[in-house]
Amino acid sequence: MRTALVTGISGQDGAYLAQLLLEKGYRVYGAYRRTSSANFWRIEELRIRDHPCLSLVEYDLTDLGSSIRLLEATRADEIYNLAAQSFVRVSFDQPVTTAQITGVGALNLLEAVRTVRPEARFYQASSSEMFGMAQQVPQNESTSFYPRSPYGIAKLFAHWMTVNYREAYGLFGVSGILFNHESPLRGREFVTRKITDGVARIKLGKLETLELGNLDAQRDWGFAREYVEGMWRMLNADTPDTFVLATNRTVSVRDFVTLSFRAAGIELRWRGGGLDERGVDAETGRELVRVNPQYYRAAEVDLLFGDASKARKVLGWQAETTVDELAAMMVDADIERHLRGTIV
Ligand code: NDP
Ligand code: GDR
Repeated sequence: MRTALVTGISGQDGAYLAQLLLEKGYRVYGAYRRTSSANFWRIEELRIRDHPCLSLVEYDLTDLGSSIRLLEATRADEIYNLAAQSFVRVSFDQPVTTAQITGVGALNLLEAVRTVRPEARFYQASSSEMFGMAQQVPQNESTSFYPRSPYGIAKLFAHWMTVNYREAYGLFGVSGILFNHESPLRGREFVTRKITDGVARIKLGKLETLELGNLDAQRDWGFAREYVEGMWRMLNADTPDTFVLATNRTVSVRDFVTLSFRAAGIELRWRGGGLDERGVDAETGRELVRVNPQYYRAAEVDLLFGDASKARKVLGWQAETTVDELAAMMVDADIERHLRGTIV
């Protein structure tokens, strides 16, 4: 039986990846950090928390000894490092913590692999945020990096460390540069889920107006469950390498808002511009969306648009779910949660 270790099991990707690996017959160790109240709603929603082949193990990415003991205890064949301080906006307020978790945390795990389990395969969750202000559109594995946030810079450190451990020590180190991927399990601080949760609440009369930041930002949004399949394929390829996963399509935050309201049967019209831009109900004229500069970032990434042709060619992977389908899936899930009263 193959054994996999997934750090960040309590996060969106950790939950989907654990589910996929269990379906493939792996024994899975899901690593989580101690918090004052356990946070396992995602693996509960996927109904895998009590799976006989899933063991939850405690550790903290910022502690080297903890990472070493984690590998000694699990002796995993495949290690997926998904844990991170992953919220870009918070990385401006907490740059040092972000560097310690998202950057040095990955290095701790690489050191542990090199010391305890050099034959294991290692996946690093790299990010399109590393491209930042990249001049090349669309972005692929040879695009130059120009990160625009402490998060992007920390991820770039972890990415290059993974490449370096591959080249210097022969580790099977893979870096997956993933563009934004969303799902009903997305955290509510991220814009897509904030929007779909807001649409659900407006639809059910629990919210008047949704406040957002930069509506012009463009992202290449895919469906998270498809992306964890890509992670697995990367780690099971013949040689370790770097791959981009993306949908090869980009839309603005404004467009995602329009699609989400449409999925709930509300047609939006956009009025005004800049800080005065508003989204109004085309039928009633009621203001449903407004801009609040509180959600702007100190430095923004304007346009992310990925080219995943290498992954298609080498791994046979490609994104299937369109952004319209994604928005509809998330809105439906949020409306259902609000109706059931199980808000997560
Ligand atoms: P989430 O924010 O949902 O999950 C992050 C996970 O990291 C959580 O389980 C969190 O635990 C854990 N974590 C945070 N700090 C520590 C720590 N010090 N020690 C141990 N665990 C810790 O992220 P996603 O699932 O969306 O993303 C997975 C990975 O992929 C992340 O590394 C992210 O940066 C990266 N990524 C994500 C993309 C996306 O669009 N989703 C795109 C590209 C990269 P807790 O629940 O306790 O907070
Ligand atoms: P991102 O995702 O920064 O791309 O990082 P996020 O959903 O936070 O922002 C996307 C874009 O939307 C704009 N925006 C808002 N964002 C949030 N969170 N809240 C708002 O109210 C709002 N209004 C507009 C942002 O300015 C931004 O341009 C995600 C994370 O999952 C990272 O971990 C991952 O590495 C990258 O995707 C790829």
